[in-house]
Amino acid sequence: MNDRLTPVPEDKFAFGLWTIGHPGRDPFGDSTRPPITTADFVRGLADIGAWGVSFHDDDLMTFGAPESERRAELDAFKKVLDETGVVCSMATTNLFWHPLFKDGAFTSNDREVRRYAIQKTLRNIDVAAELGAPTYVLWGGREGVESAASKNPADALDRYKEAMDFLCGYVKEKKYNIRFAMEPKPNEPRGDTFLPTIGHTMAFINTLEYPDMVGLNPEVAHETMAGLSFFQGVAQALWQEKLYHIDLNDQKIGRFDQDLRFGSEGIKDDFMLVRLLENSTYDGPKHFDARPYRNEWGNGVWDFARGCMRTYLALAAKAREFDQDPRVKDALAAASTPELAVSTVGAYSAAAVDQLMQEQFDVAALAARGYANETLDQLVIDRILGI
Ligand code: GCO
Ligand code: MN
Ligand code: MN
Repeated sequence: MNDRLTPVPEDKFAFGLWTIGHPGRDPFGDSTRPPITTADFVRGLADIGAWGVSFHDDDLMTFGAPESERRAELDAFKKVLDETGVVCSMATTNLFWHPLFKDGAFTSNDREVRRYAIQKTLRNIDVAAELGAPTYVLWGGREGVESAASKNPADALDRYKEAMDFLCGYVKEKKYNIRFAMEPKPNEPRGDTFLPTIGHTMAFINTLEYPDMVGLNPEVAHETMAGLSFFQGVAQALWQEKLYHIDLNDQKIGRFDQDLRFGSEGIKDDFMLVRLLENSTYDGPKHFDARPYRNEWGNGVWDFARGCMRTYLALAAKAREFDQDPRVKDALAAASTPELAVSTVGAYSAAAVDQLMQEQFDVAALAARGYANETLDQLVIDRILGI
């Protein structure tokens, strides 16, 4: 494997302001390291060859501070973006930290909270537009319940849709060049979250007034928590032209949201994912929503960030090698993989029915064949292991 493993901006790797600099606070313990200032964070990204940065409103501008102070914080951010050439690739709203969001934001039972949540989002959409961020992510961290009796789910989904339609209306009216990307998660911090998976969220998007303005920001950890294959979910999102953004990290199945370094756990699914993305038309950010281990310190947090990108590039190189390997081509043929791309019956017509009904099938022969998947899958493993 002689492809480069050092990232360049053209790779479009991006990190959230809340990721590399995460001070290690968790529900059981306080921060284990000092935070990184926004300016140092952006300079650090430029140094390691990352391309983009994303932010929550409250990461960038102090919550509740006077407008003049928030403006100064925003201007300082713009200055360091200019200096470094790092791009603001995505913006999002923090609708989960403040105690007022404890019952939800767009789906809180309290109408005042819902109105405040939309106002907070509109304010930050203006900031996103000013910074040229083309994607606005919505992760409904607090949109859910512990007590299922506390919310009529149909009312909650009505309010969710109402909020999304309103936000789309605003972006259209302002002629902002922004699309929304909704981020599903099954649970945590709520006991059960509304729009828990990629599938639920894509179905919900189809009910919206402007479905073309809204797509997905799926995350490795979130589908894996639900016991689902992230690869299959992303593949369907791509097929439905709904992959607007992606949160890359890693996760052990059946755990709390671990936000591990990309490629550190589910290496086989990660290989398939990278191969999928590299062979697709997706050209958005490869955005890492991950955190260094809580026991990391100092420059180690940048080793974490480099590791995310290094593994992505390594898997992309392995994917290219895999696709060029003549043994893989033979194994795919033995598995009849190309045949799945051939239409089965074509569009419905009476003539097609006639033709189908006259056909004789050798059922015994069809049952007796094999698909040689063992050889094919071993080639996947051999390639990942480099043997
Ligand atoms: C989580 C989520 C968040 C979101 C972020 C952007 O599980 O905490 O993944 O990190 O991605 O809030 O909306
Ligand atoms: Mn997450
Ligand atoms: Mn995320």
